[in-house]
Amino acid sequence: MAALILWLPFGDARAVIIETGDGTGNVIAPPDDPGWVNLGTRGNLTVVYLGRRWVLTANHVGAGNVVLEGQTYSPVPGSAIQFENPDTSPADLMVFKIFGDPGLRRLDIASFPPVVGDPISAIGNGRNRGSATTFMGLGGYNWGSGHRMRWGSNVVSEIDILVDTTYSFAVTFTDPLDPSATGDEAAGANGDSGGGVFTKVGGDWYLAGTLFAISQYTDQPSTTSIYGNRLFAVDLSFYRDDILAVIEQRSCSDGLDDDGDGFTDYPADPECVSANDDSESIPAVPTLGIPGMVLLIGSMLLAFGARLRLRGDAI
Ligand SMILES: [Ca+2]
Ligand SMILES: [Ca+2]
Ligand SMILES: [Ca+2]
Repeated sequence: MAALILWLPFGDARAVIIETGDGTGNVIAPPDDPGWVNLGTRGNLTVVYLGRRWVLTANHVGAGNVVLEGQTYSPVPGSAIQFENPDTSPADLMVFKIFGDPGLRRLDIASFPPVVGDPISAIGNGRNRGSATTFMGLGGYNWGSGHRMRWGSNVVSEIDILVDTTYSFAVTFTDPLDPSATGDEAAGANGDSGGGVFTKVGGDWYLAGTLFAISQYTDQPSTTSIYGNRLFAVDLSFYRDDILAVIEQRSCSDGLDDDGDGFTDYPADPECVSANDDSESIPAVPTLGIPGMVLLIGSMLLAFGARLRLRGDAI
């Protein structure tokens, strides 16, 4: 087998290519749904709606208009934050806030990295599958035209990988004749960048990864998926605390003009009743008891500290 070659950063992204059938299936939520409606598109690429009006994607996808359930949401100016490693090197991972609440549920981010052999479900808006092909005696597929949100399955084949400077795990596109292949074996293709990888723990689905890169063999035609190719996802457990510190911020103290009225946070935005208010446009009615308020203020201060640190690398 040829040496592993290219780290293709998703300059233009990849889609989930599935081995199953004619490759056109899996475009509605799977029966055991990890969070299908939370996946959205950004151009031809992919984003995941985390909740609290924040979306997560690969940093190279960038902030911009996103489409969730057919509805377009524009980004809050200045909200894009790229995450970084403890040594301040950048990860290919970012969040940004959107105007309007799509009303989707909040996703749980995995607290622990996956282990080799864990089953995963991957969802991305990558290129469709084209005709069958071979490379160096190995089977696979050409990429077809067009992009479509599609889900596939696989198992974790590698963990604790640093791809460029992003902490990642990988799945491998496996020949269906190999007993380790899954029923809807997935590979990545352009457009899948920013897509989600979900793992099931104790009966519940968790968002464990963000799709961002693939590997191919040396001299392999770039618009093909060949058995043995890998699909890389950002290990979100590594960045989870930083992600939560950003998205847990209260709207009236997050440094953003969340409702686009030209005023930012309390007390500048007249509709903010306090720094703890979570809406810049609707006066909030406090419903928390004193212990709850103390807790909230405590976590708000924590989040603010974290934000200052993270904003240094914002794009
Ligand atoms: Ca704000
Ligand atoms: Ca405002
Ligand atoms: Ca306002």
